[in-house]
Amino acid sequence: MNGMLEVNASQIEGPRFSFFDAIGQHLAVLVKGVLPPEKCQLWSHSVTNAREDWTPNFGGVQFTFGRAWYTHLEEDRSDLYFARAASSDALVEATLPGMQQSMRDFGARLLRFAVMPRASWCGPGVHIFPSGGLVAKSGGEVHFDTEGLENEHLGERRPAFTIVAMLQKPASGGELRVWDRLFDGELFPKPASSLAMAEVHYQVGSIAVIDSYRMHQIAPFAGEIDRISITMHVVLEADGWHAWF
Ligand SMILES: O=C(O)CCC(=O)C(=O)O
Ligand SMILES: [Fe+2]
Repeated sequence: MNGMLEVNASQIEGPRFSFFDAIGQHLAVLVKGVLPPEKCQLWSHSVTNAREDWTPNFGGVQFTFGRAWYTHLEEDRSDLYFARAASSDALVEATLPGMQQSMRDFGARLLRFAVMPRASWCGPGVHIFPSGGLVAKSGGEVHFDTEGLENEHLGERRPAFTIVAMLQKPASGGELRVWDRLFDGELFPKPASSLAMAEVHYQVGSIAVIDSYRMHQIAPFAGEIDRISITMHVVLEADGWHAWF
């Protein structure tokens, strides 16, 4: 298994690029220059200005804009996630017009198959990790993105990817660490130093893609700037990829 593969946005539709070959051979794929920097700046300002509409998670150590399934699951608020899915998407669309569709469009270009909203789930949303906060100091939890997968998906090991767009980078740090380790049923994995690890060094407007079954973590970061990124999860169904946050 190789480390991270970096490609330019223009390459992913070319005949010589196969995302599935790339992700099968690398811990992560970073697609550079997907979102124009001006759009990232506009969207991060819009998110920052919508602070009263952020959803606080885990006692306010981190926030989302638009609701995230894993936070609701872990905080025992699963019903609220589904009850508010439509209003969450309406809020995201009003503040970041076209963002959710542009993430699905990117996914469809990369995966070469339809990407559609996962019915009754929240669409792509935003993570805000505050400067000086717990994730900045200690890094994020080491985890797999299997929480949104049903038993049927897990049983069949259905292909699933996590697609992250960087809107605002912290002053330093905040890379995405990915390990040469796939989900085997363990919910709270520990990174062993013997495992190969790669760090995804995002640029603003680049999009990282990892296997959702791959162990990963946000690295600690420093400085006064909040880390703001978009996350979309996708899983393969018969009619295409279904997307959620
Ligand atoms: O923001 C990132 O780099 C990754 C976030 C993450 O692990 C997730 O959304 O599941
Ligand atoms: Fe994750």
